[in-house]
Amino acid sequence: MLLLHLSDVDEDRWSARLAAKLGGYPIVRRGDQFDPRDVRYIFVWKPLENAFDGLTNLKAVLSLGAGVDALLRHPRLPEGVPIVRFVDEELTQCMTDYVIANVTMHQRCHSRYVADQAARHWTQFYPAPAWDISVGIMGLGELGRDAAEKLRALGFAVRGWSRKARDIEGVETFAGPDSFDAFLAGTDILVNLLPLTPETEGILNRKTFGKLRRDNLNGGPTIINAARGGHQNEDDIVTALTDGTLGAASLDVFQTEPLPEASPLWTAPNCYITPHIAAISNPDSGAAYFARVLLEHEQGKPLPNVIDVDRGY
Ligand code: NDP
Ligand code: OXD
Repeated sequence: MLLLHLSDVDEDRWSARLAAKLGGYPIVRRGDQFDPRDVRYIFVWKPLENAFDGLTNLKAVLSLGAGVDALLRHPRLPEGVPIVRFVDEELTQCMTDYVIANVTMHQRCHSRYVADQAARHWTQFYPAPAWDISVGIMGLGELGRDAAEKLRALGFAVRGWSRKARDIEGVETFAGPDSFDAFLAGTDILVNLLPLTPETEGILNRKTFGKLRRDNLNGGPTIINAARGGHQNEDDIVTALTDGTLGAASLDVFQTEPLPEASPLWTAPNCYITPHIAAISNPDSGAAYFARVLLEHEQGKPLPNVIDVDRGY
């Protein structure tokens, strides 16, 4: 039996799509009558504290999110049960769309022309070509690698940073904390696609911003965060945008979501805010993915995309 436990998303929609893909495999929802001992899989997003209570025969936890940081902080997450996260072509494409849109916006000096337009100034400043701008991507996993390859194809100078050494054609790669400063020193636009773990929490801070290349991108070094709000020190971002340490920031995620009305980020100079929509899990492709995972596992196949709980992603 599959139990759905989805908060803050359209559970009806997911339920209908999953039922269609699962054939006759039984699905239940929180309000239904069922014996928790019959539940073999639970499909979760923002699970409540009692989500896993009584589920003594769980074979896997299926995570609607690609990021599992919040799930791993669940106080009663069952030990030893594998967690399968969402990995999906459409999710990856949408994230790359977001990254490309924001990188090209900053490379083409969008903030500058918006300000000129508001002041009715006609100043023919020519933006540098893509190959003169270095985009540094933190995280070279499912999302970071795709963004790196596609930015490279657009002509940008691309570098990437990961935990283990990664090899991506045409991309200069750096690995581990010892190479972080060298990675930053050649980066004009810093893109964050890391998972949120104890090692990466707060990585977008004043110290990091101060190590970015300063003299290349018109307006100053820029950050793009589409991973998690916990990666960023929001006070540091506001200060850095105000004092010129950063030229611009594109932020899709926040320490508190929805971003509180009182947050100074709303009005910080050259701060571009989107409401955590860079890449959302699509119920059509998602239902197909999770139904396949479940049915194949029932036939004895191994689970794909299982996260490493100790590593945190
Ligand atoms: P992956 O697990 O596939 O990739 C993670 C990458 O980060 C890997 O390259 C990994 O290194 C690297 N990494 C992890 N820890 C460190 C560290 N301490 N130092 C350096 N590199 C590190 O994740 P995805 O690409 O699928 O997703 C990334 C994140 O994007 C998710 O965790 C989620 O938070 C966020 N996300 C945001 C969405 C949005 O709409 N805003 C939508 C979907 C996801 P290595 O290669 O060595 O393992
Ligand atoms: C995710 C997200 O992790 O939407 O999938 O942020």
